[in-house]
Amino acid sequence: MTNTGDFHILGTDGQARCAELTTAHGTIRTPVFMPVGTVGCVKALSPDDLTALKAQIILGNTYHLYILPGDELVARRGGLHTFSGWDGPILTDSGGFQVFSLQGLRKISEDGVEFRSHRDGSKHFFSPEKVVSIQRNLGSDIMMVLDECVPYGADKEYTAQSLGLTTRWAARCRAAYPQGSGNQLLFGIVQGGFFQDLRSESARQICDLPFDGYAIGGLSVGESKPLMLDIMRHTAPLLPADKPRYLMGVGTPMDILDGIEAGIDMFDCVLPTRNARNGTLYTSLGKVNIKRAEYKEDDRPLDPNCDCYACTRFSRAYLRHLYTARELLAYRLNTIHNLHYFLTLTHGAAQAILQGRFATYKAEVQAVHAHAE
Ligand code: PRF
Ligand code: ZN
Repeated sequence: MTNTGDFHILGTDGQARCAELTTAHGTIRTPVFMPVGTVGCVKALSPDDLTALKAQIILGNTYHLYILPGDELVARRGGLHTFSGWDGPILTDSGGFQVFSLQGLRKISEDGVEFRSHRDGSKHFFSPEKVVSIQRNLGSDIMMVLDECVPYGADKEYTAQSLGLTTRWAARCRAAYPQGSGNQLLFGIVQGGFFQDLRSESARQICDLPFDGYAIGGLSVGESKPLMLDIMRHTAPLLPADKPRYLMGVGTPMDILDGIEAGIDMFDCVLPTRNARNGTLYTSLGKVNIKRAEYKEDDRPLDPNCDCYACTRFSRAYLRHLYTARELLAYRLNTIHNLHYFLTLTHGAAQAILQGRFATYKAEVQAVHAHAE
């Protein structure tokens, strides 16, 4: 008998873990990559495409769904799963990060954050309680707390103040949805910018609260790769070993393997889907820019080692033609391929961990990506 929130470690290899997390819409095998479906739809794909790709869980955004079509409209349609036709697990981000990425008016106070819609400039307010209520209406399997993602370059004093606010908001989110009050999970988020001692303090405060999982936020916001890895490696072991760990909005294939090596279980990033739409494709032989003239009459598959729909059915020449002609099918095929790459990467990592050969697996991928990233 498994219950939502159960987290069962199947095997470890160094700090890397392979585990199963039970949610209301199914059990997820980690390490896992979560395709980004901002408004409840992974751009260019249908839910059936995601199923064919063996995507285990997708990510939606509280901010976007609140703005359009509105969480109450979604609730009246039976929640995001029924509304979107995707019956697998869904994680919703809290909106904190999206609001903080908005230009212009954005006022942070103890109570929450005031912001203007990117669509019509209308004024809105997110409190910790409000983002829980929105995510309750959406019916996601995993909800995220409201946090302040501190901008890169913020000084120590600002960052210290901000992490306290993030903790108080996290506690209010938990209080608005006490553990055991439903079958949705709630994850806390560690902040603390680029100061190791502040990261430790934030981890202490957030991990003191009873969440179903713990995320690392505030990374991949403009810092150098070595600094990102440094803070990630410092923070990951501070999170409870018996709960899922989620690195938010990261990253490249190598970032993901570095994260897995440090003990991270869950990842999301727009890279595979966004790059697909601008013709940058991840392959077992490195990155391919399908726009390039060299592929004009190239009859080979995009990636000879890939068994995705795009690679088994079409040539590089045809994919280049579709892209150049701005055909809509280009977006779908490129997205299918890139997601297949990221999903296969994390699935391969899970297998490698279970077989005690994660270091070798990582080295093999690194040999390809050393030039590409
Ligand atoms: N907080 C939240 N969502 C996020 C981030 C964060 O810090 C990041 C940072 N990379 C991505 N998405 N709530
Ligand atoms: Zn492919």
